[in-house]
Amino acid sequence: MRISESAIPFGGCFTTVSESLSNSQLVFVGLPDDEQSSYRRGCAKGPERIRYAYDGYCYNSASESGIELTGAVVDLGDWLPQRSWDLTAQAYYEGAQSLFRAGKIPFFAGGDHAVTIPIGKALDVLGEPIHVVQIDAHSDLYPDFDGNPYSHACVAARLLELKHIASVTQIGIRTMNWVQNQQVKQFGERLHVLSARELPEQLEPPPHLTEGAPVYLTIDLDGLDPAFAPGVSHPVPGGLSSRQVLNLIQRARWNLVGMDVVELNPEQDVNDQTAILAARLLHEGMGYVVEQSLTVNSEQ
Ligand SMILES: [Mn+2]
Repeated sequence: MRISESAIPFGGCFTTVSESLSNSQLVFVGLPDDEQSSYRRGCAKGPERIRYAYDGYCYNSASESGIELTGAVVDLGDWLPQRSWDLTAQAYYEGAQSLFRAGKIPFFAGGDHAVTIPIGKALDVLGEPIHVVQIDAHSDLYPDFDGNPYSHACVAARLLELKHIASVTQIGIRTMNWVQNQQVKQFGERLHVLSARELPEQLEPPPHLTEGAPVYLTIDLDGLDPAFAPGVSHPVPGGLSSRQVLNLIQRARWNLVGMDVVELNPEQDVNDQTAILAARLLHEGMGYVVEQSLTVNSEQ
């Protein structure tokens, strides 16, 4: 798809590296890799669509709660896939580590969900146990998928093997099978599975994630219902609404250390509906971080 040269990416939230890399805490990075997708390819084109479908001519840079993000986010561009997944994962791991070390709060756009494996690994540099909240139709708990331990169907299993991941809380799950249920038993109390059919209309932040808990949020767009997010590789009916997920982000009282939105497949999308939703979720996450920092500063 052609992108207008005059497009204003991401609702006008982006600035350039030269202007403020040193003092902007919010950074955006595209991870255009779909090598680990088990079925359809296409997610590699996600980051570019997320940038430009959410155009500054159509959307302004304020979050729903009124946090103004004009020029507040540094777009670091895309971290391109390497010759092999091992090399790509290593590059994502090292890149994310350097951002966390520098005190940045990164917002990643996938790519398929496998990109979250090296990013989750990089959370170790924060030096404290990190909780992962995963919005998803799939629990991604397979020990391996068709012999591949780095498949996008194995993300949560790989994260739960990391000592610095305190817990994984999955919201919107509706594709559990026998193998994955066995894994639920194995991972015990560190894994919380909230299935879609049990969720209330108003999602509340899970009670075990107390105020100020360090949380990395990973949103697989197929966690939302295909009515809201048709542009995914694995649509599963019966999912969350845009409103439910936006409210969850806004009502959380976590310390958000980073966030990704993955599995946008532009080839399956309808009028950029899912790309715009992906950008909106990232935008609200950015607004949430700024709002939290303002609250903390005003309390001091
Ligand atoms: Mn999924």
